Amino acid sequence: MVKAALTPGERAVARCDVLGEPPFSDESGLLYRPWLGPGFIATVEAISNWMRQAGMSVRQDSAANLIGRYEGTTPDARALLFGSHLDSVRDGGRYDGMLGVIAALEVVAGFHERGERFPFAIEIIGFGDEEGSRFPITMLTTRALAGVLEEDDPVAAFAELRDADGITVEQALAGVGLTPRGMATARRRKEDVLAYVEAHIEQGPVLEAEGRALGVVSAIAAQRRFEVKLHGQAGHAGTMAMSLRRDALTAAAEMVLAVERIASAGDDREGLVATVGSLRTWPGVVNVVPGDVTFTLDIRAGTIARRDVTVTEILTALEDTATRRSIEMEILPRENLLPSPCDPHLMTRLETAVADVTGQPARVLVSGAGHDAMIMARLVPMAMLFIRCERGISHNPAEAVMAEDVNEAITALTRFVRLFAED
Ligand code: HGY
Ligand code: MN
Ligand code: MN
Ligand code: MN
Repeated sequence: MVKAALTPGERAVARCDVLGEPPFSDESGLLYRPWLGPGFIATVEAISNWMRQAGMSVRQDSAANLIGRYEGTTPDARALLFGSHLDSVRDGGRYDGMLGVIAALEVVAGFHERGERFPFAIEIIGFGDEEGSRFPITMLTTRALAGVLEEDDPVAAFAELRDADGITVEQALAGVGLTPRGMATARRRKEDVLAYVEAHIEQGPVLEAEGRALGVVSAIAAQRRFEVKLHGQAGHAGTMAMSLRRDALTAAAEMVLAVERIASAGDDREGLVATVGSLRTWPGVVNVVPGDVTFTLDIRAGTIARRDVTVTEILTALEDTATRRSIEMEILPRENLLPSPCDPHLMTRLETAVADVTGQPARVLVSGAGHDAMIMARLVPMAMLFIRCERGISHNPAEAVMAEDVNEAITALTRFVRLFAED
């Protein structure tokens, strides 16, 4: 039987799947879409076309964020913002970030088809660099749009950061005709925006465990990130006696296990997690004792107090190991996000919309994952809608959603906009 037209949910999933393949990924065989890479540029182009088909005007700001605008009943009306991030982690899933942009696009396409307009504009933002998977910094383009870039990361602090190929932020921006200093002009004026609502996969097991398609976020956990650089002494693997070595990699190995031990001692209910996600050794060849290692540290907890006590404990353990092994160590702070509460008024509207669509009271939950919404909360009231993802798997190609859940999310967001218009 020839399938009738796709539901909005099916079309959204199909579009995310298309964007998971080359040329929308920088590497074939796996999804990797870092900010300003060729995959990112091709993705912006594809979504721009879909936005125009949905009756939106399209632009990219000076941080390369993609912005689609669906006009309200009056020109220059203030905007209700939707969005999420277009970039991905390496070997990531197709729905993290992207689904929030594409589902919002389906909401606007529905309004466009019905000729429905509101006393506000609707904008969809595709943020460029939420993951921080290319440069050792995260939410750079979100901060630019939220107008907190200078406050958080003066240009001098990020322009010279390098990716794994040694390309600086400045050089990557120059490749698309932009500059680090120019990113600040992406800032939006508070008087031009009304609220920000982000739909995102839960990236956790709660909704699936409770048999729910959707959830409403109450707060986003606070993360701190560091880059740790170790310098020992490179040497000949065949002639350097074990007792004389200052091996940066064995020191790092001891440190990585200390991170796991300390975070595991916490109480799961505190949402305490710590991760060494990336570790690079130099020169990284079989017959040289590693002289240098750089690794990343990501520490989060449900409360700032628990998180920061753990940060102190972990950094002290790293210092002890470095001293005992005569390794030089540099610890570079790379992120210190504050917990972001969601706006109660927007949450109430979102909970009502979810209850109307699902027929049961909305499940409210905390997000352990970080999101663009935590930065947007510094510009405008924000809220988040979670969508069930299979087995809570994310940052993994096995990430999966069900089209009917996405359809319910699109229906709930549509309902939310109409409720928001009644305010
Ligand atoms: O790391 C995070 O929580 C987000 O996926 N960037
Ligand atoms: Mn992510
Ligand atoms: Mn995400
Ligand atoms: Mn995120």
